[in-house]
Amino acid sequence: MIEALLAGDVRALARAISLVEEQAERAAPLLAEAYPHSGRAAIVGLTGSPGTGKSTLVDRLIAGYRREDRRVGVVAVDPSSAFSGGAVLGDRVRMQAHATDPAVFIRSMATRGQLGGLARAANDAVDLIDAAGYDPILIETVGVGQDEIDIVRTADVVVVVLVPGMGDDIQAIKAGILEIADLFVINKSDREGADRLAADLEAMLALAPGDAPRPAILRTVAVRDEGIDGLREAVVSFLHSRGLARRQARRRERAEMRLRALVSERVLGRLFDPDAPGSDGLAHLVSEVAERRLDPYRAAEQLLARMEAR
Ligand SMILES: Nc1nc2c(ncn2[C@@H]2O[C@H](COP(=O)(O)OP(=O)(O)OP(=O)(O)O)[C@@H](O)[C@H]2O)c(=O)[nH]1
Ligand SMILES: [Mg+2]
Repeated sequence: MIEALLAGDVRALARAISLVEEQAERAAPLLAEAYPHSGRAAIVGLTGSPGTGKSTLVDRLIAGYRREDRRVGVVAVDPSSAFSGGAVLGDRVRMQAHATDPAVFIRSMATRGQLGGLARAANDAVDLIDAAGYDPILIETVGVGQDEIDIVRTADVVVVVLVPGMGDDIQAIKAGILEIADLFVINKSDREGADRLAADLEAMLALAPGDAPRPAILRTVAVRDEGIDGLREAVVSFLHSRGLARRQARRRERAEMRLRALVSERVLGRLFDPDAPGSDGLAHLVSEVAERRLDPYRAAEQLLARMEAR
């Protein structure tokens, strides 16, 4: 399967992603083979509130990249996304145009049923798609929930999608999402309020401390394919201007995040595995804490000491 995947076989790639999605244990041997072949693709993250037009933008970006004859991968982390079937008919029709294109690989991932493992599965999927030779890889996530933000945060370039009239107030935009933007896109600029939103954003960015270059603010009307080439160019120019050092810093951050997640997933898994030897001891500790005979700090210390002894 790995051989086929590395040769760009779409079905092998789809199967591999299903495996890493289903079980973390299945991911290990697959990633061991694929990882050395990954790291080549530019990773472009798009995030923003529900309904801001991320999928429509992605759809238009794909068309642009195809005109450049690039093979494009997409990971859409969002149950209501156009790519996961819960979308309006128009999106599904557009999506079908790319679905028959073997040079476009689109994968949606459900946010449900992946307790804590969503970021892991999404990162693994990106690596597999990367190893299969797609470049760029676009990641779409809704900008709500820490998992979703973490997934795009360490992309090589982070595009935050806003729309005019979102409560007519920049304060209404979820904290944490404005900070991660490398580029702002004001989509639905055919609507009233785009000027005001741009002005509010400018004002907010002007307050930022330090002399780091400010994120560009672009305007698009995704449904009319307006501003999409500009967005593609802005992505390229960001990747060039920020250079290798920045990209490496992002990738280090991404590596650390993944390591931390895997280690804590495993350590917790071991500590709380009901079938592991000594887990009755855990149940006992839980009762002790619940009944206030032991405080949680000392209980945690005891658990860790027990694990170390093992
Ligand atoms: N007026 C206008 N409508 C747009 C524009 N771009 C997208 N839309 C519409 O906005 C709606 C939501 O678009 P999507 O692309 O599904 O938005 P999304 O951000 O992917 O949505 P979720 O994945 O559900 O968060 C659709 O009905 C689009 O046709 C635009 O530039 N102008
Ligand atoms: Mg979407």
